[in-house]
Amino acid sequence: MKRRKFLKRASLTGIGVAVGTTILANTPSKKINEIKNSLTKTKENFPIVISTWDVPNATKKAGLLLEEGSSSIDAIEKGCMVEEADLNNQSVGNGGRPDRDGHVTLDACIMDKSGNYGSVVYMKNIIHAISVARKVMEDTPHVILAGKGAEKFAISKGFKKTNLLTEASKKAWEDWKKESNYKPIINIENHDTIGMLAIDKNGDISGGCTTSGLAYKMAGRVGDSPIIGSGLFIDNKIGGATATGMGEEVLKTVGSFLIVELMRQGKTPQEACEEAIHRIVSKNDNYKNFQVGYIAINKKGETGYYSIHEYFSVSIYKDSNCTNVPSDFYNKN
Ligand code: SD4
Repeated sequence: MKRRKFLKRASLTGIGVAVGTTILANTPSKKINEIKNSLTKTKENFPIVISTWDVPNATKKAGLLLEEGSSSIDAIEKGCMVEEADLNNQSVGNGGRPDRDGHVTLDACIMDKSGNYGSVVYMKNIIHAISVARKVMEDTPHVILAGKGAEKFAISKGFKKTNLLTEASKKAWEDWKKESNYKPIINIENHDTIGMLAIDKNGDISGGCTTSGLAYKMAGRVGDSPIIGSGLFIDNKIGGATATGMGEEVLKTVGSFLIVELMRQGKTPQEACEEAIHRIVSKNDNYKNFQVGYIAINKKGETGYYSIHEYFSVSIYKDSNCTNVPSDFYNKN
């Protein structure tokens, strides 16, 4: 490997300072400082977890696992599982709001540092869609399993069949049926779908996204969350991004892939998230009626987040602290 290339890789992958010192012997001092800074930064900054919305339990779970040395993919799975199991969260996993026929159907995906990806779409009766997605990634020759096939696969892997429609979600659906007016409510029905990005101590990035999708959607509807490049995208050389909100709009602009590509071109995570939101609003006179929020992280651990409307927020685990931070947004009128 050519020396310059190796240097670049060393600074990117966080190879230890001891190794770095040998490499640095013949390097101009300005460059040395840059490399040293990036190495030290790596040590200080990692691990980091960022999640959509105010999900301290899930984010902390992932952060603590990373502190203990877990890989980013393990932390993502275990972190997302916390929200899936939470009955109070009516947009993810168990207790999620159903489609208009009363069926809770789950979408989830996961992507690792090597660009491997797995997802389940329109899956019923299994709580931990994120774990099934991981099994699809690791144990099948495919990347997406849908509906009955996904459920059957999950059961073959030992997942338990569970009725995901709780009394609370059933009652809300029955009330909704009285008028049957499909109108996703900004920041309310979307709240808590979890998209999560994590960098582990080695500097490796993984991500996951899990949801029951928009409440009272048409039967068979699949959103952005389980679709590679839309609800989630990771490129371990560059960074990762994930989305929440009106999935149809994220899908039409392949939002998460767009953000990672913008970062590849040199944009910060914040600039990339803002550009992806601008793409949506510039094509949609209707943007006042729906919410989309993006979060992103780059290889240095810099984060970004932006949404169309107010009240989107992110949970960040960094330096052993978990905080909920309000996001800046486009629609200030
Ligand atoms: C969807 N994007 O199914 C998901 C819903 C969501 O926060 O993220 N809600 O369209």
